[in-house]
Amino acid sequence: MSVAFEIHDGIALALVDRPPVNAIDAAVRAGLADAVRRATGDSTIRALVIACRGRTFMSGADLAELGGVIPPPAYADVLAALENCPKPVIAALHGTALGGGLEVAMACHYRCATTSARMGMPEITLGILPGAGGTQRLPRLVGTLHALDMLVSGAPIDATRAKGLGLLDELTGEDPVSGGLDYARRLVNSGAPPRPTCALTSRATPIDADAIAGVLERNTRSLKGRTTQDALIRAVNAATQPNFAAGLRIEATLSAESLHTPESLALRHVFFAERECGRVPGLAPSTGTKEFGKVAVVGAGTMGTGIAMALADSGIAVTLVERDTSALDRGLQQIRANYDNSVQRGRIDAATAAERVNRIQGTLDLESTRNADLAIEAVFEDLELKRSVLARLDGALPEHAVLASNTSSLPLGVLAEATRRPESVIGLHFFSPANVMRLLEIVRGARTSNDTILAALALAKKLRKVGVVVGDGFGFVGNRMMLDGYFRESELMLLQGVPPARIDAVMEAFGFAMGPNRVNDMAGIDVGTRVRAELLRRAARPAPYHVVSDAMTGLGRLGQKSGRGIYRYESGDRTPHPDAEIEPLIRQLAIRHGIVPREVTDLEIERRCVLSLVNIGAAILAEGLAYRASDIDVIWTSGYGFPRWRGGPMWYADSIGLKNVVEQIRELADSGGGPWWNTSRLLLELAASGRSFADWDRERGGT
Ligand code: T1G
Ligand code: NAD
Repeated sequence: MSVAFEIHDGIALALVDRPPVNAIDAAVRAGLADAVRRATGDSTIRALVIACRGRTFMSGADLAELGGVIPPPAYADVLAALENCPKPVIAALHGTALGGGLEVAMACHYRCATTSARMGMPEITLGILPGAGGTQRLPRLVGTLHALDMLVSGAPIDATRAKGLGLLDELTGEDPVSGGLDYARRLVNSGAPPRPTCALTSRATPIDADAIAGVLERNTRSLKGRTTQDALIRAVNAATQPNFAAGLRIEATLSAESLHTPESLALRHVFFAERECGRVPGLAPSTGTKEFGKVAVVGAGTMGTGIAMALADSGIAVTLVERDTSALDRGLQQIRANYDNSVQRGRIDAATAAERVNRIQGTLDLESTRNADLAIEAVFEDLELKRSVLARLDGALPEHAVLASNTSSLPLGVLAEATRRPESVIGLHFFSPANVMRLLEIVRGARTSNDTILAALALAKKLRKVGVVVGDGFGFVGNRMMLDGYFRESELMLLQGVPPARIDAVMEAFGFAMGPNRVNDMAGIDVGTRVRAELLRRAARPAPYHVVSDAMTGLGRLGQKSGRGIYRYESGDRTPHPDAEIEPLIRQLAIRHGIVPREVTDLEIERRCVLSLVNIGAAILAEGLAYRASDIDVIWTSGYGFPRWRGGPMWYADSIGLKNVVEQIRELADSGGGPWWNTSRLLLELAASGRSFADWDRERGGT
């Protein structure tokens, strides 16, 4: 039973219990409606409390229900019953009260919450509009401007702020049920009447265009390429009119429409894909896997420092190992500076920063890591150096410990052979900056055990990253698609005379936060050169293969960090400026590689960059280097800036139809695209059989 009904001294309690996050489905709605009926019908009952078991109050509508016709009872009827109940109805929140869950709470007459509770309306992150009165009741409780801010950002707020805004009436101790019952009792004893939110119109006043523009401005980054906000503004404007029922109707229409937009379908795909990628086909979900309480990180450079911070941020004790004092001091100083920066930006407070810094202990003595449960090496990208570091860690660490490499290109199998425990060796490929980027490519070697893979997935969850398991191939998944596809085509177009700024503009218009040339400059052009040098030892690639970047590395044009790359940068400023020197350099290289300048349209730029990802992604699936097409979508949306509202390269291909994709690839091949445009076998097969990548995933037990 999803909703239990109890009576405590004249106070009724409707206790929702639908693990893991009390997502609202028909049974929950029916249980709430039944609770109102019983509380109303029983004269001994003075008030009704709505609370939840488990780790959180209702975290929203069950997204699985949103795909089809939402079964009865309707949200509107259940929430109207709560709002029109003749006895005070109190919502007692804890955990994350989100979307439809917060809408249920706003339809109640009073709201209390544990101090650790967080609440918000994240629907926009799924490309949908609230559909249970949230756009009409929230402005009535917190005022139109704050409501619009919460709805457009989709970001949760903490309980203290919610009380300050008027969304909450009371903060309670950490037990929501007793806190709720106690608060209800005090309301009853004070004679508090029912207080329907729909009648609280004083704060839902119209806001002017400048205020709306201000909200959009504050959310520019997350709204790039999005449209949901337009409908949201219309719904919130309807809330400033006194006719509540009319506002609800407008919201219902806009919300229903939003469910079917390509943007929303793509965003919901990514939501579930990020949960699905944590499962390994054929392996039971990770229960009782190895816990990593103490972790050693070897190498305190760009990656080692970020990895150490990610671990410390999630409460893990870190031993940071370097080869000499100056490198260690530099690394620890970098970490302190990063935390100071977060304090100045108000992301964390000084006490938390100090706590995290203290969790990271530096040492030059690798053997002192002997009590670690996991060691992650992030030393230079050099095969023999990494093998020697892993061999020493193998000798120092306890038998149960896992050894991991942050390599971005070296064969994990070869690294594992340097140890006596290849089954406990895994690749943990973080992305720079490692304490910020959400993606973690988990590289399984041929001998890596399932236990080790499951432990790595559990670690990813603990670090609040999306862990995606990939095979031990050339550039794993993300880098292979970037180097063999997207960035290689971008470079080839430079050689064909297309200005870098035009390529970047087209890809930024497509939805990437940054175009390929700006990303290259930001990441460091030499990093790519070093990675390719190692990769090309594994497998050759037909020329020209990133000759522009490698030439720039040779000239010391390393990107932002050297003030010159594809673009020129003023010191201390990340704004890219065209650099007159780059065109002649590229011209020379084009002549050397026999590349003739030609007209390239914006559409061709977009197709070459995006379809190269799709074609190689399909090859990767056929080779078994990724379990699901949706995993590739997670890799590209959480690690390489592919727009989430386009769902990732594989979902995007499905959205335009694989037959069309094959046709467009054929056109590119015919226009001199070369061997890279041989359509991968799986893509041809799926297109010919009228199937999609999503079908391919489903055929393999995916959702
Ligand atoms: N519906 C269905 N399943 C859900 C779900 C939901 N709303 N939220 C989570 N799950 C599943 C998830 O797939 C996973 O399943 C498990 O719960 C644990 O989630 C009417 C229309 C709540 C902060 O957008 O943000 O209300 O993989 O791994 O990291 O206007 O889940 O174990 O099988 O993410 O602790 C609005 C979405 C819906 C919140 C917990 N609500 N959820 O994070 O666990 S739209 C949301 C989250 C709406 C109304 C509209 C997070 C979380 P599995 P998890 P977590
Ligand atoms: P880096 O040059 O910034 O840091 C490497 C650090 O390793 C240096 O501080 C060096 O002193 C230290 N080191 C070298 N030998 C050592 C030893 N024997 N013992 C202890 N410390 C030692 O390099 P980075 O960019 O942090 O890259 C590290 C690894 O991460 C490489 O394998 C790289 O391919 C991979 N990687 C880099 C990125 C990136 O964007 N930079 C992204 C993903 C993965």
